[in-house]
Amino acid sequence: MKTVIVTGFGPYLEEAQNPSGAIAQAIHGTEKDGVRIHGLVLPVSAGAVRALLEEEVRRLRPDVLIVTGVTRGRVAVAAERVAVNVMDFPIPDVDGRAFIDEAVIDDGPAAYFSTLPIKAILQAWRDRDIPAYVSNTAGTYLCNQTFYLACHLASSLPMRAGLVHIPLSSAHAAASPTPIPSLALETMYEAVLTAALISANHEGADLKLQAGMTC
Ligand code: PCA
Repeated sequence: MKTVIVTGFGPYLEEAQNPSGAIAQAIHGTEKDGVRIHGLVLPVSAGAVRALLEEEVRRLRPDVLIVTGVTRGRVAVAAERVAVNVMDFPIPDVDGRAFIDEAVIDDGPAAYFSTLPIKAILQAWRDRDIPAYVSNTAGTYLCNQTFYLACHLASSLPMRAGLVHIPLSSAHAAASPTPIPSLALETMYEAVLTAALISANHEGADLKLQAGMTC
């Protein structure tokens, strides 16, 4: 049995309800295709995420660590390619802290690539009619920070790590007076579950699947 940790985030200034946290809660305890999934909801707190991630990884020794978060305005699910060693927060975190141009890890590499099989995940999403793409920027806020920390941990462990970004849920968007891109929570749950199963079970090199962008 393989072990996958899926994290989501709790609420923060921009999102009073965070679908990534709801999915992490709902997916906790799922067993499928020889994979056991542990869900964990992280606070949107720059000061808290590192210790929480390290503790969970030490406790469970997972094969895969997938961080998930919401991205208002995005139209599809995204497998993020790269985490950068920068915290340049557009809004404060839940502790009221807003870092400007600080490193996630002092003296860490400028960036880490996701070690999830992002193209195999993209193919599996396409096969399930889930609107999705490979994104080349995870921003410079908590999701990027946590993604970077996950990759940093994975760099010295037999563990894959990466970030899946999701849009707002359609229930949330339906309550908005102005139109916002969204997907059904069930679709995003399926996307995260698929990413977890593919990441745990894909063997060998990633697929060669065209998913680049001009900008
Ligand atoms: N999304 C934010 C942080 C928490 C979340 O769910 C981000 O994309 O950085």
